[in-house]
Amino acid sequence: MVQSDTELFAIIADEKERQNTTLQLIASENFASREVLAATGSVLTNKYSEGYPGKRYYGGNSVIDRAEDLARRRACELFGAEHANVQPHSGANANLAAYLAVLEPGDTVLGMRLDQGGHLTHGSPVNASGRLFNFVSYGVSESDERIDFEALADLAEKHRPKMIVAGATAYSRVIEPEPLRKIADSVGALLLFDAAHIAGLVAGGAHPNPVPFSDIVTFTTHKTLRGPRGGCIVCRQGLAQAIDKAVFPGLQGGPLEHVIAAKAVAFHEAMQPEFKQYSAQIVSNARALAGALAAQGFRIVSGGTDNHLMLVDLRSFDPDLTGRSAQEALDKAGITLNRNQIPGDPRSPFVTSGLRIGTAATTTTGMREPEMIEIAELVRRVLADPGDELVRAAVREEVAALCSKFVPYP
Ligand code: DSN
Repeated sequence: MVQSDTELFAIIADEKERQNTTLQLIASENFASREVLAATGSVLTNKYSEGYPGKRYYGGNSVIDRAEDLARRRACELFGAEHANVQPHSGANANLAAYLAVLEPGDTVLGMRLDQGGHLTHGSPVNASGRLFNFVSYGVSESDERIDFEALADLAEKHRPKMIVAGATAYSRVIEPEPLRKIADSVGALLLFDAAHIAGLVAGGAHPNPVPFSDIVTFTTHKTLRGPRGGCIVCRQGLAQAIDKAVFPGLQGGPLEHVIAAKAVAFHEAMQPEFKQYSAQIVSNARALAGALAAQGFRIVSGGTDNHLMLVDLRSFDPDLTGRSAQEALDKAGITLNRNQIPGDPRSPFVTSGLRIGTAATTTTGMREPEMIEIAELVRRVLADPGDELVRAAVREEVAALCSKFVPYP
């Protein structure tokens, strides 16, 4: 293709170069396959298709219907679900649509607090969820930094919520769905499991599937699931109509059918036997990286990880080092990750005392345990003297050399 907009395509080429030559350790990112990218960049972007397959508000949707039906069928098959809505533009939209489907403004809901590992859409006061609904927060216990199920059950008993929201964005342990179902049942609450981060681990069998235990499961398709940027909702058949109505016309207009097609591709990829190995390897890599960082003097929140991410408490390594300055120094050395509050963090969300590190993307490129140990050493070298430009430049070169052996988009 001859590109007339050289300015913009040069920017895309720069971003591809950045992704190919630096380390991507943001826990919510991954490298989508060529086929996912091709579907996302296809002519399906041209079509208006408000409504659902077989019931659209625009003509010319017979082909689009096939793509969306395929995506819905595959989502149901992959997660053993009764119904799927593949239209949410994002995880945030999926959550808000799910709330709109079954809650009334002012209803009480339990959700994990942002600074304990939850998500903005789990009731943060600065998010629509917290403004529209009466969210009561739960978190992790101080002693082991794992979800405190006893305290959660007590809160449920006290507040009698209409819904319990499970799931997290910065929590490194398995979230067992069964005890959550029991707590929800004990107070007659619905259970919504936000599996945004772990959807790929569930699809690959590395984590328990929340679908059989939940009324609604929301997830994103671009994290461990390795698809296009977007959201999805699966639910029991009895809630299908309410969910569909809440997504459209309740919250969104025209669906992004090119992205829906790419979701179908990603679901297909996640059904392949290699994906099982991939999801297990993500966890093995995360354990190797967490172990190596701990050996370098970094405290790993909760003592380790069962999933694709770890939270690093920087204070054990250097009490004056903030998440913000660590993130910035590592960025300059070609190591991309994000600062994150740790449970009970005395510093603000903008500064933080921690880092969140994920292994889904590096695992996609083929990196294994030895590379994780190398990465831990590179992180240590930068953070031992975050202001040292020479160290950062040297590490940047070593990062580039490492990445040249594991290029996501050659
Ligand atoms: N999904 C969040 C993350 O974990 O990065 C951002 O909203």
